[in-house]
Amino acid sequence: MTAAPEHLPQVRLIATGGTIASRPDPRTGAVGPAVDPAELIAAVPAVADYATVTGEPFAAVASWNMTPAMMFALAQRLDAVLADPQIAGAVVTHGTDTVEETSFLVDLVLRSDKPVCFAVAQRHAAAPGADGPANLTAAVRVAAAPVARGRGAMVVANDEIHAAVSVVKTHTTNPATFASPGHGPAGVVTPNGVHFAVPASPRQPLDVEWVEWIEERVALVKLVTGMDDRLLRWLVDDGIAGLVIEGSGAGNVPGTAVPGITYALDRGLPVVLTSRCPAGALAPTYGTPGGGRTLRDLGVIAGGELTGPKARIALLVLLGLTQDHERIRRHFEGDRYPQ
Ligand code: DAS
Repeated sequence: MTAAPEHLPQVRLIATGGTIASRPDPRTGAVGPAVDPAELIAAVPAVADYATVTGEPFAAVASWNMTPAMMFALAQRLDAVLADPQIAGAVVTHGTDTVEETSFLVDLVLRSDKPVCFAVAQRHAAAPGADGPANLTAAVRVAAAPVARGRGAMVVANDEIHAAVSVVKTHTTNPATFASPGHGPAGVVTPNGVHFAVPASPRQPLDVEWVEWIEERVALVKLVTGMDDRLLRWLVDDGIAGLVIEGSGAGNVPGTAVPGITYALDRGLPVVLTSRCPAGALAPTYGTPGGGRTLRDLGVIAGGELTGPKARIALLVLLGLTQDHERIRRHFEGDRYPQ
């Protein structure tokens, strides 16, 4: 390996698969991950103006096949890589479908304060207007930028920088798919530089403990009108360790499902409530069967502004640290997330 030019920051690219690393199979036309890290880097010669990039494979999967265990192993690998004083930051190439979960898990457990930028694409390498090269170039620029330090994990796409805690995929196919509802992007990448809207706020490591393992048996259930509690009871009987429910509005669920929630709480499971609304925090306002105030009085934990998938990620990480429901409640209902 040749020595890196001293004046340029060093960035490590860790490849996991996704459309950014995909191309169609010449025989079937089906698209799948096939591009290795060296090819990804070779496709963006412009990054050489900003950083010296080295690559390593982590996985080659479509992101719907990522698992929490893989996300956790990725976070541990990132901490090992970022411990090298020569490395300024990391880029993770990843599928768009679930990058909001992986980036959030990494953000929760990462000990390093160096930036981790997830680079994605909606259009594969052989598609007209492939967005991977531009997104990868922007992600490297952010990962190499001193101003990105202390901001944890981010998704960089379409010249926008989104914080892992708030980013969601909003469109199935449009390259302008990522948004942070209720907040907007944390920053932008322009031809002149990397700009953040506000200064970095101190990162909040998870109670200053290193998470050793994560609990994967956490279910997410969307509760819609007319639904009863059979699915919830079945999950509890099947041995889940925690439950996240997605209700409506400011955090309400059909009253017909409430006996299943009580069933879970009575058996010692933490139950975290989220909303199907794309923006806004929960507000436990209503009595009535299934109203938010009723749920709070039962012992349900409010998930703040987190979406259902993100609250599930937080709960499975927390259950690797503690069984103490009050501690779990403090995580979700404290000042970490807008309430
Ligand atoms: N939806 C594809 C992507 O945009 C595939 C995936 O998520 O892995 O990357």
